[in-house]
Amino acid sequence: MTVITEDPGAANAAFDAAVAADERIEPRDWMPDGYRATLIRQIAQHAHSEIIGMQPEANWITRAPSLRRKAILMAKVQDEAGHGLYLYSAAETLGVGRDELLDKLHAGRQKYSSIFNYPTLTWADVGAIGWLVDGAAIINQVPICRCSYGPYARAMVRICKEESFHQRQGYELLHTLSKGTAEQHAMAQDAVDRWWWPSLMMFGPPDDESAHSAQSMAWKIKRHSNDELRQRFVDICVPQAEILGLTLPDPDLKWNEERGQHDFGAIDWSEFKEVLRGNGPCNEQRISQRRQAHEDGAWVREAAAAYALKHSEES
Ligand code: FAQ
Repeated sequence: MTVITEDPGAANAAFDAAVAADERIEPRDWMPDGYRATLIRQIAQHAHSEIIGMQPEANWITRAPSLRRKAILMAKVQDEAGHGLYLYSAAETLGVGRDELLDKLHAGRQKYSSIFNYPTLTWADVGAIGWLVDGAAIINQVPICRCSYGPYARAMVRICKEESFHQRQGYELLHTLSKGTAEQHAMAQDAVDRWWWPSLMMFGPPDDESAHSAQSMAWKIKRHSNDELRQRFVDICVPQAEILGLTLPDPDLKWNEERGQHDFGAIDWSEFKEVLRGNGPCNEQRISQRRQAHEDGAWVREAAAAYALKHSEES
């Protein structure tokens, strides 16, 4: 859909028709300002989550228990950087530069996922992140492969494939620990106890408090509501936890025959709000390490720019 018209009403109508027909909106297409701003907000938050999300797991690279586990973890953390790259590139197609987005992240003016403000206290946390955090990310992101904005949808296809591998490695890691010694089992259970509720919060506030859901669903940026996806995640995790031989830390979790879904306990939304306000266990550490990494990498950006300039002068 490329609309070149002086008539804003006609452009809007063409945009609405394209969205209704499940056509993709591409960078050069006309789009409402609000649609562009919403995409920039969500894609930036998503990109920031990918790169901040490298920190909790990177914390264990030097202490991985075997060469195999270390190689897998390094590859996973590197994949997350790649995901950030695809997403910043998708945001660039909307007319916003990567530097600008990073500046906003570093200044605390743009968010990243609440989940990455929790600490990784033991090796089992690497497994819990893979199983639960990547698992939740997949449930949330598979529908974004059908997002109305082309570059975001296409980036998500590759990201979801890689996230599936991440989820499997976390599950296999936890399974190994759970079926290992009593101490290893206890370590796996403790990690699941700590990561379960924050993983449920990843899907965002409940539907009746979600400021953006209705508009984002009308624009087909989001295909399902926060609560729908959260429920889907719970229903998938329950049988997986049984196979792992681990329990989910929720006494109210039980199958509801009538609904054909699991009921689950109340989420502590005050904790979520505190984390978003910057008062989670690791908010300060995550942002200060990110700023430091950015400063430390200045020479790489300068060298790359100098190389590109030299190359363009030669050709
Ligand atoms: N954390 O009206 P809604 C990963 C904010 S996966 C922080 O419901 P929306 C993979 C929201 O921005 C994690 N903030 O908003 C990985 C809004 O604030 P604003 C990243 C949250 O956008 C694994 C306000 O609350 N995934 O990184 C959160 O319609 C392992 C109102 O909320 C994505 O970003 C939260 N959990 O729905 C990497 C997926 N939830 O902007 C490394 C794409 C909500 O008005 C290692 N994003 N907020 O100031 C989405 O699907 C959506 O943006 C939602 C929120 C579902 C997150």
